[in-house]
Amino acid sequence: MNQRPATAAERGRFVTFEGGEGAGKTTQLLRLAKNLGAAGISVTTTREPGGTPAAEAIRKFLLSGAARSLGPEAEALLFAAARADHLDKLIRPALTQGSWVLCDRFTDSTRAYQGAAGVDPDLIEALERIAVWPTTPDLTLILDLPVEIGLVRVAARAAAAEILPDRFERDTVAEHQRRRRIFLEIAAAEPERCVVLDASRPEGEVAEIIWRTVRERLSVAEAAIDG
Ligand code: T5A
Repeated sequence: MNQRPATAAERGRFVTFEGGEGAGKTTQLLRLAKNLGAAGISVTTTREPGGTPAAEAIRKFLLSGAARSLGPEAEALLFAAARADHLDKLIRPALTQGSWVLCDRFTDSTRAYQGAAGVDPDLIEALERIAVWPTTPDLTLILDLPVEIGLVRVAARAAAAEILPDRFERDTVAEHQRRRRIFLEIAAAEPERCVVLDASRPEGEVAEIIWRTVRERLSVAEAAIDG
């Protein structure tokens, strides 16, 4: 309760996982959390949309498809509202306390998904300014794979768990391909923040590459890794 707030140098790192459906974001986020934990680093894992009670309620509304009839602009507003609450109540406090925050999807998903649906990039940028700024990720891992492979993974998982695909998974292959293209454009435009990984490789290999990338890009203390 009376923990001393971290200094700027002690602030945690903010890492986001992005990519299309079934790319393995959740799987890899959990593997990275385990590696960081073993290195003695405090880690907070979370997801978007979601992460707080209000944002989880918005998630339910969005993923059920109930908001679809409002149009992609309104969906973008809802994602931004959920994100603002998530940042205020969970992400910023965790970073200030020195915890690393690993987030399953963030602003790039709005750029890719709502952008592919035709939402004006100026509106998306304005929403980022209002809801997100100045808390931008230190590192974004973009898990890239052919759309068809991701959709097969999602379908296999849904069949095994007897669940139906959500509102965004049900979109056309062409829509998923537009999203993939936008993720790759973001990575090309922001190479200092984004790293693209081949997510069609075996899970363990992808995890290894991520762990190496994180150690190279963010200063994970050598002592922590050796320990
Ligand atoms: N959305 C979200 C927007 O439109 N705008 C926004 O701003 C935001 C934030 C969220 C939806 O909302 C949309 C995007 C999404 O459609 P969600 O349920 O959180 O919905 O869905 P996703 O984030 O897409 O998560 P998924 O669970 O579908 O995909 P993941 O997390 O990428 O994949 P994961 O790890 O669950 O793995 C899927 C399956 O593949 C296997 C796993 O075991 C699992 O069965 N797998 C592999 N198989 C083979 N090789 C590998 N390397 C594998 N890695 C994982």
